[in-house]
Amino acid sequence: YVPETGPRVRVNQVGYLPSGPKGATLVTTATEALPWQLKDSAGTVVASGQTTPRGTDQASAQNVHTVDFGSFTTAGTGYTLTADGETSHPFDISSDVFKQLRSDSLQFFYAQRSGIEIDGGLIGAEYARPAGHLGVAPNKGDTDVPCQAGVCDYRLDVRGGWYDAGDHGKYVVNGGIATAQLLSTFERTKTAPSAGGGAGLADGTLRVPERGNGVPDVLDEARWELEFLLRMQVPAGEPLAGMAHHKMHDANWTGIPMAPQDDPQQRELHAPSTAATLNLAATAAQGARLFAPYDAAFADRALAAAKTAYAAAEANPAVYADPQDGNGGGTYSDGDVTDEFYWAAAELYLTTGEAGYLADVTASPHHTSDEVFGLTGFGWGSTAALGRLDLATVPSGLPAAERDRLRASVLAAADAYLATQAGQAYGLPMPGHRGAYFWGANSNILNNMVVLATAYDLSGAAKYRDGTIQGIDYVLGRNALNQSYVTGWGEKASQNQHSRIFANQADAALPHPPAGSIAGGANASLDDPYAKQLLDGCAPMFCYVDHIESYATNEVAINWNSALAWVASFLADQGAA
Ligand code: 9MR
Repeated sequence: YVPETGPRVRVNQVGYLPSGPKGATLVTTATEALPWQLKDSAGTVVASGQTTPRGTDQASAQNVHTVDFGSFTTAGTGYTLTADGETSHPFDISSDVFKQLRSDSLQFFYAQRSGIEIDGGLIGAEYARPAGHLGVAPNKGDTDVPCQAGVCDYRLDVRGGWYDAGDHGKYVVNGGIATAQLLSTFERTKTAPSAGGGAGLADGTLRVPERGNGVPDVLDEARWELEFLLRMQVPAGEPLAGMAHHKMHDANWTGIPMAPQDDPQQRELHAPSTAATLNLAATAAQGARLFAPYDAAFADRALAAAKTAYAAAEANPAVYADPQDGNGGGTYSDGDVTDEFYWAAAELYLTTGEAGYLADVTASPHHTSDEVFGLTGFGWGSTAALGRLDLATVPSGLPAAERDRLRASVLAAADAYLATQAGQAYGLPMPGHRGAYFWGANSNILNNMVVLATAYDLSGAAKYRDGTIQGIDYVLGRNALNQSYVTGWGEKASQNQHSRIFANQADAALPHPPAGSIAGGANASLDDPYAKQLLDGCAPMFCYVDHIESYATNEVAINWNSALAWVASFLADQGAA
């Protein structure tokens, strides 16, 4: 199988900021430097230079050169880059280039909402649908959901939240990081000098039904999930009271397509887990401090739930989700929850200032470990970075020396990501070995950019801003496949992601995923049968196919879009700066 990869000059197919770095990658057999030309939309050469030969790129196994045209800063549309007889896809140079990526990437969450009618007037008529999973036939749930046999003898109303991904499951573990990243997208605007005070995220800037209610829309969106997470808490008086159920989903997998309102499967609560409980504690604590100015009663309710959850996790510190419990939904199992403890303690400390939580923060191995920022990035199963980043950025009573040490750790991690990036001819902050290309790794790449961007927010050092801006090139088409992984963004963009809702490839009457939906990305482990039969033997960066059946390379997921949203919001701010 040889994929069609288009012109051998690989660029960010969307565009570049006038004030940012501009890089491209040329695939060629040449080993000596070659001339390149940048042309405007009229075909006039506006800049030129020589490529830099880079030898064999580890992740793609291609012989490549890089092109640096960063000194060209004139805004315009329809530029192309020519080298070695090949001309790139067209791209823009514009300070507005990432503005709508912020709102598109956040709109994905509204499209994934459960338990509410989706308003086509807000996000496009093709996305309109009735509310799903409110107990209206043929749905069974989510307003009165029993436990799996033997797990509990009560029922819970766990309506709402977001569907996790291409399935209709709702998982507290993965809901946690996604909610935290939306909350942090907003919280960053309170401390980051380049965030313009949050004007880009003000009430009325997103296409959500709550727009105009006086609350920034990104907080409205995060609350939709937070309310669901709160409902997943075990009620007082029951065994394991205060813990959170790990997940709820269909008893059996459904096929594709399947509209939420048509799902006939029984919905079931699965056993509580310590990891889920700490996800609830962390996000409810963070939500409490951010909602306090807008809705004090909700903030109080969230904080009380967070405290109860944390205490329950301390009393039940090693209740792990069953790694075999994967029928009808994913497992999100995690055998190490020390990082979730650190994250939850950090959020509770930042919200309350209480000494007990600070003691737990400082006693955690994650408070000093460099591994919090591993080279392949953080994610749903490794959440210590979420705590560390917030301790470094959110104002608190931490002693200055301690806060400075944490800030220095963010900068040191960012320096390591810059060093990785410098070694990648496609410019991404991810190592090139096979092990760095795993299920959902596009989000880990983006999460490394979150660390780079936070280093810029903390230090003002341009190298971190440049690293973040350059990193998005990979996501938007500067890669071995010449493929943008974000629907609607770029000449050749993913559009057939694995989704039961946006299943156009399975049924032409259905829409593609909405613009701003990111695919999981290249996965050298080929963890689904479709990818396995098609791509066996692929070099890591080629292990991707834009086909609806390839859930291990091409699904949508809330934790992947939350990483994109955080980064897109940062990038939109850099255009305004
Ligand atoms: O994102 C998850 C990835 O890290 C795991 O390797 C994979 C297999 O356990 O599961 C992914 O999460 C999926 C979840 O289990 C079910 N909904 C879809 C998620 C994205 O593929």
